[in-house]
Amino acid sequence: MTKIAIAGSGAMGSRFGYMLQATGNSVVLLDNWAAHVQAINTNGLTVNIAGQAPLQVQIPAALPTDIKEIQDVIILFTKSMQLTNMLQTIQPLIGPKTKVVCLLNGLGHPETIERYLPKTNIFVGITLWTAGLTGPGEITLSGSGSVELQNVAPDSQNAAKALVELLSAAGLKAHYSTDVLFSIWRKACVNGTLNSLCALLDCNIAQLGQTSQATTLLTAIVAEFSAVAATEGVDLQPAEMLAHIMPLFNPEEAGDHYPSMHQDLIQHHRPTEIDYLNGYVARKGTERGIATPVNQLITELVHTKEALLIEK
Ligand code: NAD
Ligand code: AOT
Repeated sequence: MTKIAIAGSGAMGSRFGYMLQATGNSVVLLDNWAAHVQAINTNGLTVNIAGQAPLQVQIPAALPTDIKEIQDVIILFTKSMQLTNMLQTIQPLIGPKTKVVCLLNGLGHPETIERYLPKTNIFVGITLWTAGLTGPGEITLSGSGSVELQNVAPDSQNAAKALVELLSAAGLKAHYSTDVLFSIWRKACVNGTLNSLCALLDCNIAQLGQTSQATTLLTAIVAEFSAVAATEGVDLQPAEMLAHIMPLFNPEEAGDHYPSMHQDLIQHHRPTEIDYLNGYVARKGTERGIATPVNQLITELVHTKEALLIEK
C-alpha cells in the first residue's frame, strides 16, 4: 500500500486523491482551507458525477501543518501562487525516498521545487483531467483525461515509470513522457491564450473563437511564447501551436468551457495564475532580451482586473 499525501486538495487534488484511494492506496488530503478539511472529515468527500447519485467517500483530510509522517509519494496540486508556501509547510513529510509529483498548470514550477528537494525525487508533467470544487468538501467530476509525466533527473526514469503505473492503476491514464518540457510549454500556451483572453473579455472559448480578432490576438501571444520557449530549448512552432489551439473553439472540443482563469477572476474574484503563464513569458523575455510586449500588457491587464475585483 503506497502512502500518498495530496498537497493542495482543491478540485484536482481531491479528484486524484479520491481515485488513488479507491484503488487501495493510503491517501491523506492536505489543504489550508479549514472549512473544506472539516467538511471532508465530518461528512466524507462528496463526489458528484453526472448521472449518478452523489458519493460520500470517507477519506482522511488535514491541514498541512497537522501531518508530520514521511510519505512515499506527494502529489502537489495547489494553485501556482500557493506552491512555495505548501513546499515549505510539508518539509516534515519529505524523506530521502519521498517522490514528489507536480502536475500544476504553468511554467517555472520545477525550478521552484528544486529549492526544496533533490532533483532525483522530482517528477513533473501535465494533466488533461478536469474537476470542479463546488463547495467545502464537495467536488464535481465529468469527462475523461490523461497524465504525462517525466523524471527531472536522468537517472530517475524507473521511478517515473513506477509513478506512471501507480496513477494508471487508479484509472488516471498516465503515460511516460520523453519530452515533458514541450508538453508543459504547449499546455501553458493554450492557457496563456484562451484563459487570459476569456478572463479579460468575459467570454467562453467558443465566443472568443467567433470574434474576427481572435486569430490576430492568438498569433501575437503565441509568437512570444515560441520565442521564449526557444531560450529553454523547447521547439514550440507558432503555426503548429495555432493549429493545436484553433480546434478547441469548437463546442464539441472545449468551446463551452469557461477557462479556470475566468472562473477564478470573473466568477469568484480570486487571484489568478497569470504570473506563471503570460507573466512568466514577459518576465523571462525581459531577462533574456526578447521583446514580449503583448504578454506584458496582458499580464498587467489581468493584474489590474484582480485589483478591481478582489477584496483586500
Ligand atoms: P482549486 O482552486 O480547486 O484549489 C486550489 C486551492 O484553493 C485549494 O487549496 C483550495 O482549497 C483552495 N480554495 C478553493 N476554493 C476556496 C475557497 N472558497 N475558500 C478558500 N480556499 C479555497 O484548484 P484546482 O482547480 O484544483 O487547480 C490546481 C492546479 O491544477 C492548478 O495549477 C490548475 O491550473 C491545475 N489544473 C486544474 C484543472 C481543473 O480542471 N480544475 C485542470 C488541469 C489543471
Ligand atoms: C482548457 N482549460 O486548462 C484545457 O481552464 O485552465 C483551464 C484549462 C484544455 C483545452 C481548453 C481549455
